Amino acid sequence: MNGQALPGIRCTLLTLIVVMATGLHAETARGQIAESEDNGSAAQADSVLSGPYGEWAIGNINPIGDVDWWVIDGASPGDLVFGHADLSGAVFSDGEALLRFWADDGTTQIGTLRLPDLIAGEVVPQAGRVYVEMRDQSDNEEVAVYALFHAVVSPADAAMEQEPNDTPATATPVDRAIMHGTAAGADVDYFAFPATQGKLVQVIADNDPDANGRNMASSIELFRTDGVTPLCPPSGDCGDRGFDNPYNVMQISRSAPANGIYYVRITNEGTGADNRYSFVVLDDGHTMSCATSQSCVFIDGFET
Ligand SMILES: [Ca+2]
Ligand SMILES: [Ca+2]
Ligand SMILES: [Ca+2]
Ligand SMILES: [Ca+2]
Repeated sequence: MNGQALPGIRCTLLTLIVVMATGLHAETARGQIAESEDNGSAAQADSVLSGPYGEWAIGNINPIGDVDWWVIDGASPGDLVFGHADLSGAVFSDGEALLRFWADDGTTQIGTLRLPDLIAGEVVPQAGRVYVEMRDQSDNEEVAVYALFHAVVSPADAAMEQEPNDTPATATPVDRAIMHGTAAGADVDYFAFPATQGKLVQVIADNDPDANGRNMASSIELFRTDGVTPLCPPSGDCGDRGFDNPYNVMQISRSAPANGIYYVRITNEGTGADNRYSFVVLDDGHTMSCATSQSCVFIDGFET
């Protein structure tokens, strides 16, 4: 569906590398933002941007019983919600944090509660605001610091993989907010995206984008700019291996060690009943959205 745009996009990838090399760049988004207490209700929610100028948020569930609300403006019915609360910096003992998304009325939950810290591909039912609520599941302990990643994006801001994409050299550029693909059997799908040094990269995937109740057990791996060296955290967990996951989501959180073009590799673990997936890539909180009829400008802190 985006075949005509691809040559321009590949051109822009090269342009981007040149821009990076020459150091000509300008910040286009605030990136990380922090909560401001008191934000304990929808009416007090902290504003956070989503989409191509999107941000990611830092909050703290402290003291016990603290509830944090965030608000994303300008959603349309049918938009899709992806979200992840990264608790890798959190301290909690007997439970988990609870991440929920709410529609404009503040009382209609978006999607059913599937995982406490993940959501992917759920549909916005009302025009206007989308609220994000973050709390401890039982309000009986502190969660401490969490990082909230999110994307509320139009389903039209999407593109299909371009086979063959079985190697880094033939990777499909991530040129829309949402990328769709199919991985049957041993099919390997590479996608290329630009990331900024020191900025967090998130990949949030929907294992059932066609909403037929059958999941693909996707595995997601990230590779550095050479296409072969895994981008791994200190723990050595170099990828998220999928199961027949009823929660339909997979996530990865990594920080880019240098400016450049990175790679996502999606494969099928084979334990699910479907082979379709979709995902969003967030670099420093923003999506890789591009205008359909123009050459692609990656809004990742750099302007081409
Ligand atoms: Ca708080
Ligand atoms: Ca494929
Ligand atoms: Ca492939
Ligand atoms: Ca499916």
